[in-house]
Amino acid sequence: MKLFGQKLPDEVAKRVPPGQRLVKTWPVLQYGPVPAAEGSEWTLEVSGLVEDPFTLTYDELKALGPQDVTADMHCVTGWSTLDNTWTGIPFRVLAERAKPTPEVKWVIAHCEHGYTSDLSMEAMLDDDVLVAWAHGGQDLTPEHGYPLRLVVPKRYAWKSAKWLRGLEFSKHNKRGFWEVRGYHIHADPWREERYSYQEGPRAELEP
Ligand SMILES: Nc1nc2c(c(=O)[nH]1)N[C@H]1C(S)=C(S)[C@@H](COP(=O)(O)O)O[C@H]1N2
Ligand SMILES: [Mo]
Repeated sequence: MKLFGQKLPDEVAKRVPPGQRLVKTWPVLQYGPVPAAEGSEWTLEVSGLVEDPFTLTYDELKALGPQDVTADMHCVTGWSTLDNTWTGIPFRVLAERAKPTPEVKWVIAHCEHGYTSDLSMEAMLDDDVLVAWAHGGQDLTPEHGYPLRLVVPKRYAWKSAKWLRGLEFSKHNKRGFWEVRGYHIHADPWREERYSYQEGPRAELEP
């Protein structure tokens, strides 16, 4: 595989999923406008089928104990970036606090302006899933999701929802913004799960 006309070393090439290419800069991608938001007024609501629903301010969330994750990013339009360092709270910490009931199988990310994305609990419980506020040691810029975004490195990046307002635990799947427009509910780049027609007939019932 080539990067900017040069052959990639094998150890780099093998980190790029099928049908993807590395890009030099970090593209900005979203549907709709970038919200003008202030961290001081931002809250994250954790809701749905949980024993202990809660809402945190930006400062309360950050005080839960930040962790860094270094991860690759793969957009379904074809670009990938490697070794992004994110700072945030692991999703697992939020789930442990909320205590989802045993029938929960899905998590719905809710964002400013109504954007949503659905993720299986299994995908969310990976230890590299973060609710993040920084990238490369700097606060996110507005176009990359300030104040808060979800980061799910092992799924195509439309599931790394920017301007995250809430996480809803659910028994049933609720297809998100791109998932109702023909994109895959699981979206594993290594399996090239791009489109909903690739889903099995029972995919939504058996994540
Ligand atoms: N709220 C929201 N989050 C979103 C999107 C969006 O349209 N709205 N687009 C997604 C897509 S398609 C991608 S590739 C990534 C891109 O993140 P970046 O702009 O920080 O590179 O954000 C994802 N998160
Ligand atoms: Mo994307």
